[in-house]
Amino acid sequence: MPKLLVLILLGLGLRFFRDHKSNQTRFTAFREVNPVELPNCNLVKGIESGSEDLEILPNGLALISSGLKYPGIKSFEPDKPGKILLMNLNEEDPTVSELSITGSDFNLSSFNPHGISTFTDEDNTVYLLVVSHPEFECTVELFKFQEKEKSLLHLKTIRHELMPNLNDIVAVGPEHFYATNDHYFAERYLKSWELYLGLALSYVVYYSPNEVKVVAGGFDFANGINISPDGKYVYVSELLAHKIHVYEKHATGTLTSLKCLTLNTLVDNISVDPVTGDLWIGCHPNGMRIFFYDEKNPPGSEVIQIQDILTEEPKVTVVFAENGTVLQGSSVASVYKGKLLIGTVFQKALYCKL
Ligand SMILES: *[C@@H]1O[C@H](CO)[C@@H](O)[C@H](O)[C@H]1NC(C)=O
Ligand SMILES: *[C@@H]1O[C@H](CO)[C@@H](O)[C@H](O)[C@H]1NC(C)=O
Ligand SMILES: *[C@@H]1O[C@H](CO)[C@@H](O)[C@H](O)[C@H]1NC(C)=O
Ligand SMILES: CC(=O)N[C@H]1CO[C@H](CO)[C@@H](O)[C@@H]1O
Repeated sequence: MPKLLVLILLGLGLRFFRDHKSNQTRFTAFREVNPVELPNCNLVKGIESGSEDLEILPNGLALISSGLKYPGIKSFEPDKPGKILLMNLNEEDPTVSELSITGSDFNLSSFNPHGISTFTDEDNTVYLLVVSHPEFECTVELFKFQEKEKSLLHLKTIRHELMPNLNDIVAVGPEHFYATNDHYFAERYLKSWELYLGLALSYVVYYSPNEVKVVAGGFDFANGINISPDGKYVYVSELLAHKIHVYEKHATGTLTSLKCLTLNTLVDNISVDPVTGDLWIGCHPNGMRIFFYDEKNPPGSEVIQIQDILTEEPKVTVVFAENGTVLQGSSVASVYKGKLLIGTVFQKALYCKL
């Protein structure tokens, strides 16, 4: 313990010597939200403890991960396992239902779902890949989505030493994916000091049954990851550097950096419009409030759309921004037929007409 204490004090000391401004800038600590309203929004009934990540299938069914327990971040249901919710966006006033999970060796009570991604094969079988943190470890759980039964059949648990703290995932096959290691998912105090020191220890890994490798690194908290509709480009959000990185993807799984965009907000999950290729990003306008929750001064929400990201002049639009009175800690946003579904790390979900 004394050693840990020394390390903590060292961290504290270094923290105070660090440039004040850059630290505050990383967390956009004190930024107030300039509201950008959408005229027609409703909170989704049945979501009260998070909708951290979501994916909308081409047929309008949305799969939503709920109930994340992340070290240091608020949970309204700390004693309940997480779950995957289903919402049919074709309905006039859609509600959510919980997908049942079947499979003999899957421990439901320690399910702690984080980033999710789907992959649909030629037979139209939909696989759901879920980053989970059972007992604060890290696994990727592979499920088959059974639409009629409203259930998920557990097929496999994937673990790897290069995947110790996964955050988000994007599937390029049932057992092939890219994922971000944010580095901070661990109940170790030291790591929170590493977080404030900005040691940029976070990286992106490519997983396939034959080969697992680091394909990009040096991030100040790699968070969301996604892929362009044509499968040629991979997008990674770097939360504390406020950057969206664009990579060219190669057949071997490696990535080449093409460009990056800097925004004035903490960029979380990225969703890609399958029709237009636009990026929709759930953002944290005042990041400190996410890490130190205070119900009187809650974190706000912000959704950014990036059009034409591959061109010389991408168009960046704040589509929605709110100070947390309605929606706290938006982590993801995705579009379907003129509607926008916004998820949050630990609170509600909002469904808006665009
Ligand atoms: C650095 O950031 C952390 C988290 O935002 C904050 O608690 C701390 O006071 C900041 N330190 C300095 C020296 O600004
Ligand atoms: C399942 O998870 C619970 C909660 O984390 C744990 O207490 C229990 O031991 C686990 N059961 C098995 C069979 O691993
Ligand atoms: C948040 O915004 C609402 C609506 O714009 C406003 O009524 C409220 O006072 C704001 N709250 C804070 C803490 O700024
Ligand atoms: C899929 C994904 O990026 N999930 C992230 C969404 O945002 C939350 C909040 O920060 C992250 O913790 C998730 O990892």
